[in-house]
Amino acid sequence: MKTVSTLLVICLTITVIGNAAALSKNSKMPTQPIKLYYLPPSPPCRAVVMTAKVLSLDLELIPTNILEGAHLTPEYTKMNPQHTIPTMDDSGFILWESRAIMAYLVNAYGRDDSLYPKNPRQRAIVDQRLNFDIGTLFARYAGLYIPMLFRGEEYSEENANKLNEALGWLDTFLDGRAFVAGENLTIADITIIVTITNIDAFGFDFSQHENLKKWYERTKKALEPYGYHEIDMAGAQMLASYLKKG
Ligand SMILES: N[C@@H](CCC(=O)N[C@@H](CS)C(=O)NCC(=O)O)C(=O)O
Repeated sequence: MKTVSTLLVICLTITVIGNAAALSKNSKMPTQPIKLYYLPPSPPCRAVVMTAKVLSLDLELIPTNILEGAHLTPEYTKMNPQHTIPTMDDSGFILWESRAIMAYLVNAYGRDDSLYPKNPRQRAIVDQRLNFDIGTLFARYAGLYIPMLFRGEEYSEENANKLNEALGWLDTFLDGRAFVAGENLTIADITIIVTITNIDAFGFDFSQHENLKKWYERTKKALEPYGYHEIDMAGAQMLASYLKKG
């Protein structure tokens, strides 16, 4: 419980991130900061916050303490009946599901389409990777770790093997590619690195996946100027400390 309270204290700070100088150079910027209901250790929240950083977008981060039920209030469920974080409010336009939010931010405010290409075939590969993450990779990560994190259950060898199988598929996707969907960083890399950063922080051994190991180092470096350490790694470490003590 002590770990949970520490986690909450860390989370309960309203923060505004962004780069005002960079904003003024982009005519597509929103007229007022986009609100994001979030919690720092939440994996999908971390992906959205890093995407906003890459886009030099100001976010008004609104801590939403799901451990205390802040997402179950009538106000919150009116906004998002599914009561998940992250939820975005861009001047009254409400959206949830992190991957949809990331795609929207690039479509609406990207200086170019490199993070989410407009070319149908290139975009289809990014979409395939995003769907692979939500439906397979993150799902298998969750299958192994959610019972341990939130229900105090034991490590399951069977679920670990399933996760490792998904990591093997990802390793194959990376054959001859610098990033998961091609030669450039896209929102698929940002979504997927959050999953990989978690398993790394939790001590899951993925060293036999050579392409994945190289991609992880390359993508960490690419995202370092956009808060990889303070947003993604710090969030994963918070979850890892909860896993060890919980
Ligand atoms: N697929 C969703 C997952 C969102 C999600 O389940 N978020 C968790 C926190 S990491 C949450 O809001 N849990 C509270 C609830 O579902 O009531 C996304 O990527 O945004």
